[in-house]
Amino acid sequence: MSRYNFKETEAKWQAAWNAQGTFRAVEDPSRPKYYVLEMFPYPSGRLHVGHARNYALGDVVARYKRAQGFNVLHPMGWDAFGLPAENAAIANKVHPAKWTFQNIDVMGGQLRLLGLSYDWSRELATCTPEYYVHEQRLFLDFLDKGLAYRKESWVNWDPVDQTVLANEQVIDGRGWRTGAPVEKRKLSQWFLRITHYAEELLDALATLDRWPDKVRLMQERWIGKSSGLRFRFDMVGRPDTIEVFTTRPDTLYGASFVALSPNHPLAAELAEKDPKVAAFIAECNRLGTSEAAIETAEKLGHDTGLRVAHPFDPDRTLPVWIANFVLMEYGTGAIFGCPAHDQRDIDFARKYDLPVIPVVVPETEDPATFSVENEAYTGPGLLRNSGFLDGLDVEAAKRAAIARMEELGRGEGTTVYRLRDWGVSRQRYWGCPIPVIHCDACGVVPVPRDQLPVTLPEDVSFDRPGNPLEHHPTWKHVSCPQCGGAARRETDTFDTFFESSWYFARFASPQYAKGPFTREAAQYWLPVDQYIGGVEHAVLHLLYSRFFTRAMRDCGYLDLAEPFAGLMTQGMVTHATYREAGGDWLYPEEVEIRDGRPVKRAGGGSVEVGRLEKMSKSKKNVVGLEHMVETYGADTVRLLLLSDSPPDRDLEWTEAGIDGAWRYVGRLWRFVTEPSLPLPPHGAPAPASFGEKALAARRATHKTIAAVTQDLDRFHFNKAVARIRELTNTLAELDGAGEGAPEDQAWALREGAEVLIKLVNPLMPHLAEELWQRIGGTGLLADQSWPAADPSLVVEDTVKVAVQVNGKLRATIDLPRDAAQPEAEAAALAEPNVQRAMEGKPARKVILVPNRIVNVVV
Ligand code: ANZ
Ligand code: ZN
Repeated sequence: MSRYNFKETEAKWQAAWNAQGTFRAVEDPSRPKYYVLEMFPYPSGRLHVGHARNYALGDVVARYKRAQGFNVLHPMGWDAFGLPAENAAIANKVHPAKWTFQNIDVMGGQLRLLGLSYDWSRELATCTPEYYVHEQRLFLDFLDKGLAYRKESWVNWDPVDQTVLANEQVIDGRGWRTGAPVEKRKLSQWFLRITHYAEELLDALATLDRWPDKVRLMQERWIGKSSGLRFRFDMVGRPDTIEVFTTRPDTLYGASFVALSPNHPLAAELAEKDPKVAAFIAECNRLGTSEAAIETAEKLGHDTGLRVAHPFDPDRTLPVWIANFVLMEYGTGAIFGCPAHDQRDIDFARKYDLPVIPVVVPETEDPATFSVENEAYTGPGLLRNSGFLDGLDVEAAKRAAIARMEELGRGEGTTVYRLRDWGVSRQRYWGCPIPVIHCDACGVVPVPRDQLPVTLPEDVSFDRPGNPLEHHPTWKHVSCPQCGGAARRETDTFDTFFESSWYFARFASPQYAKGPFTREAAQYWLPVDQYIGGVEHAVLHLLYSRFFTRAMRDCGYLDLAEPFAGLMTQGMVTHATYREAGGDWLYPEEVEIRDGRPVKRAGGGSVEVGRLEKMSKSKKNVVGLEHMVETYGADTVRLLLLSDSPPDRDLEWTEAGIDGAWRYVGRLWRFVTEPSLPLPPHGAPAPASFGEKALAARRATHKTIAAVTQDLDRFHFNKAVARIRELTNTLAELDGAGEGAPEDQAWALREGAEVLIKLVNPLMPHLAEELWQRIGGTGLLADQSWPAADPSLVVEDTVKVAVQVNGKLRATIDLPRDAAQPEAEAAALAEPNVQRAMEGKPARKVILVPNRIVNVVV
């Protein structure tokens, strides 16, 4: 019995595909294109099998579409700027560039081991000047178009590391690395005007019908469109006003206070004179001002003593509070509170003893007795206690209140978005330099285009906290491009989401030097037909890319709004976790089963088996990729990653799973290389007719083609695997029954074997390529077309037919498809139930509706 030598075979076919440039993509307008892309990785170290899943999924799509005749673009690259490289530089004294390129080498080698059908000639790394020069140009374009601008904004400042922290890097008010209490600082930062496209980004979600609904919903919420009223309260005893935004102008008569955000300019003004206000604001800032922090924090308020006049009822005034739950970044940073109809407001009112005035009463309640205690009423109803709004329903009252406010000239109906402009400045070294120069005389001056790229200096040191670009002795000192005087380079770099917002377009012409990509290549290849990646990118990366595509469109680079026509978000790969009795995590290979109990391989100590969890280094429940590929081969690893669970669900990696995949590889190998019937040569003409056994085999083969094709179209890869395995079993049985080896059976077997090889190809390309060669296929399997199912062999050969007696259902029978009247009639009348119902009487008439009903009339 021959053994499949995966080591030699996998290396052999990878070399052959390379040598022939099989997966090189070349524009060819005469052919339909298909662009499949997996989210490119951050080169952070070593991949484990869990990481490999999304590349395996993408490769199935790429190879399948290729076989279907598409001109496929399937590129790979590296999202290579980012903080981990700088942390490594600080911890291990290795330059971020060196660390990054070492990781790219390692991970690139790992991906190559898997035999993924990438066009490696398009490989790119975003940390190279050849890449980032284009984003510096794009940034200048955005600046010209008003899509990039500079403004002061609050940041989280880590006083020890002397760096700005993202909200996610602030944990309980402290820096995630240093543990130092985070300070708020105001810095001048660059922003991209994503809000310019808020409406378009929202509306176009409806066109993304090949995106998961959950991702569209998350983007919709993130954009967060609200319609309402913006209006101004007059202050009592002061000439200025407080502007608020509300989505419930109908509830204005129920207002009992106005609240300012702690970061509101009026709050800051009051704090200057009143230390109690200053202390309150400081407390709010300590608790965090992000939306997530506020949602969970207790509601806190401070009464400023100021009052405003009610706009519809000049006799009433309302107190002005500062409240921690009002965000400065939304609406106007100030609200009016109507406790009866808003839960946050009622919590606040009960805590600080403010009036609760119901103004919307459900139609089932008596307005005289209706009251609100601790739960706000937010449902429909009619307006009460509300002057000119009395008797209106909520929607009519909203319209009437807005109209009145507009008449009074104190406000206007408006739409606001939760979406904020994207702050792209980072005080970091390992990112793309922002190409501007600061001159005391001229202000902010863009670096002239012919002086791009602004490259990062290589000689930097990380032994001081703060931004190495800032401390570099010479790099930032330049002369002003406008006046020639002494000036400073911008030392901030771009947020690394900048790079990933357009890399998919760069892949269209990755070597092009004069611009980010050529128009022709972009027009041909874009949009990405199938994008594959983690759902954790549902908002930021996927929304930024949609924005960038529009911004590039409006700067004249392409005619496209949506970068990703189809999106698949893959589930995680999980593995059991193991813990030593003492409490330390153990790697799976440190554990073995002895007498049915898990124990530590070294020493035999007892081991606790924990929950299934996403593979991660921190819990040590990872399985190394090279180790698996060395032990079982890339194809076996790929097969397991595609089996058992649909792509969007979690997949459990188990030893039993890898063993099962490995056994199937062996079975398929033996079935094709050692058939018990001598197979006719490739291309042998079909026999004139097929006996029952051969026909059954052919039917199974063609039905599997049809079903697997449908499965792959729907990304039901796990179902496709199951069907392919089933066909292998069916054909292997025929194989065993080979007495006499009738030539029709041998021919059917040969056909089945060829089909299996082609169906398996996207999943296990090395094995498939080898088998193709062994059975005398010509050329590379990678260049063969997808098999077509013969429709006559796919239709069911029997159908279920209902039998009625005098219009009543009495039985169902299996009939050959398209059975004629005499056959159908005989079968129907032979049914015992039918005979019983006929009570011995003769059939007067038998009516046949072909393939559906036999109706017997007695
Ligand atoms: C008065 C009112 C009465 C409100 C009522 C609601 C119910 P969405 O739907 O999310 O857009 N709001 C406005 N600006 C705010 C800010 N910067 N921080 C916190 N809350 C703010 O929410 C709009 C509602 O959230 C607005 O309508 C306002 O409270 C509050 F019975 O105004 B409402
Ligand atoms: Zn100047």
